[in-house]
Amino acid sequence: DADFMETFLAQLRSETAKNQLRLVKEFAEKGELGLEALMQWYLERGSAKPTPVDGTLHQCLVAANTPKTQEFVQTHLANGVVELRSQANIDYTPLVTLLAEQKYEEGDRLTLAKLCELAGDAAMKRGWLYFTEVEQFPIEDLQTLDQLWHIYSEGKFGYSIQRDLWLSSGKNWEKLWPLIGWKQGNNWTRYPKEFIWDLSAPKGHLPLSNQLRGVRVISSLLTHPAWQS
Ligand code: UYC
Repeated sequence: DADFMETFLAQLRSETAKNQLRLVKEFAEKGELGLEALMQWYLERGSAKPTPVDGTLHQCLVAANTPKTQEFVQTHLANGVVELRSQANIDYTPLVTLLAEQKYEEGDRLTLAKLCELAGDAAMKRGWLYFTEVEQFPIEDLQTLDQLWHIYSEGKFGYSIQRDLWLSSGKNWEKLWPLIGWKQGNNWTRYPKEFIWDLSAPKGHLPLSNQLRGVRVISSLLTHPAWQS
């Protein structure tokens, strides 16, 4: 057992991030010893800046759902792996819980609710955003939301990913939509049934921004100063 652990830990420590991701998922399937090793590795990684590997590890421990992983998650991962900074004093732990369970559809809905909470009472009642409200969003809160989506999606989802794709499409919305799976030909992807609520989705697919009232909201999101630093 000790040998198994050491071999595994040595393997993990030396691998590239991409291979670490694969190994974490592999070892989560290897029963109690694999899970034990994952928990030990998480602790020895300490307070290094979180990466998608940490998010995947958290997801695997939640999915394993054994008494030991449950206790570990409660003790060491109660707030997840991302520092939940908020200038608006908003609690993002319910979003962590959903993303750690890979409940991306619920997480997407909660993300819109959190954006409305950021915008204030009027937006919460309305249920959607004015672009002028988005412009006023605090940097930390957007960065936290983006980090959460990024780290709990193997690096696939989040606003900064959408921004990168938008910039590389020459800021052309009509080029962006099919790239992120929001439009095929002349047809908008229909909410919610036609969207892909797991990691088989294209890069940048989530979180969603409804385009019913035009591109100004997503435009404000993707040009926000949060992504400049
Ligand atoms: N919906 O089509 N969407 C809704 C998207 C459009 C529409 C919610 C995204 C096109 C209506 C989310 C796309 C369109 C509602 C999204 C998309 C349209 C609705 C729930 C691809 C018609 C009912 C949150 C760009 C041609 C609610 C919310 C309403 C809801 C997301 C229709 C997250 C990414 C142009 C009628 N759509 N949406 O905002 O407001 O309500 O009436 O984008």
